[in-house]
Amino acid sequence: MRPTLKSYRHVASGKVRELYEIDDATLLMVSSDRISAYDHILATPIPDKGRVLTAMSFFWFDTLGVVNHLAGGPTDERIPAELVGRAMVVQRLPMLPVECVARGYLTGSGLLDYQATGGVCGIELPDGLGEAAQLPEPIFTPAAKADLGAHDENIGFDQVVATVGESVAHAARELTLDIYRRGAELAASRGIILADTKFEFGTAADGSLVLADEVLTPDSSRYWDATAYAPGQVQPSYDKQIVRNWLTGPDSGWDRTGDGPPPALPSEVVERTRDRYIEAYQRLSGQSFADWPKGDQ
Ligand code: Q0T
Repeated sequence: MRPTLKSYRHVASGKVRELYEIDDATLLMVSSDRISAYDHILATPIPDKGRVLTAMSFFWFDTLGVVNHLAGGPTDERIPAELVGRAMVVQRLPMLPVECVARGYLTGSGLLDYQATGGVCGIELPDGLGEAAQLPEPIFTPAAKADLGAHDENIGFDQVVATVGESVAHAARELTLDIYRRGAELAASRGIILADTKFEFGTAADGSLVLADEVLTPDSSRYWDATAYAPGQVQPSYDKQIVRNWLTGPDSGWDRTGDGPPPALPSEVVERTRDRYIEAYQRLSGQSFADWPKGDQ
């Protein structure tokens, strides 16, 4: 018999995910169908988004073959029946208090940092780079975790060293760049640019790093369609562009600069966005999403 979710204590909430305690050693990470855009959680969920992102994390954990926090498969008996497909049983670990970001392209807070300083997180870059420019090589651009709702703050490698020590800091940088390069190479072979991504690491009893959290999902990464890549302009997000275009277009009636919440999404926007998430998973993994577990059947 599978347990009910009520039998687990809730331990943390993210913007679109929840964390529960199974026992002293294991946690249940549950991915919801909620979607964020322009720093708002939208009122309209995207059906199956949580399952798609969970499928994608499992795919990448498997493909990367890096030591990770998974403590069971997608149908592990500790997963409540209704959450099968959208939950992961993970090893509870002490977490590095640093977001490990790798960037192969310049956008977002990386571009802002570059425009202000000529580099990102203290790494100097060539002059003349613009929005969405490919970097000469991928760089490690760590960030300090901010409270829920706030943005993470870019920090220098020296601050990572000050927080976790020289040896862990170097290991986190090398592992972050290695996983990014391998993820970006596989994505490129499937026509998708992995512009940047964020990893979180836990530490094993011996102090070695364990890949945790979600991995190379569109919520932790920027994925762009390689066919449409046009440096100099903000690139459309592989997954969220349909939502963003509608929210900022004439039909939503929403003022992004005002203080009101975004309106509910029309069903056509919901359906096309669901299709994009599924398409991203299937393109990257080569697997059919129809084969991914759903509920307990
Ligand atoms: C964590 C111990 O997932 C998070 O928040 C959204 C609900 C962030 N977070 C992760 C942990 C993990 C993981 N992953 C782990 N393996 N062990 N804690 C805590 N917060």
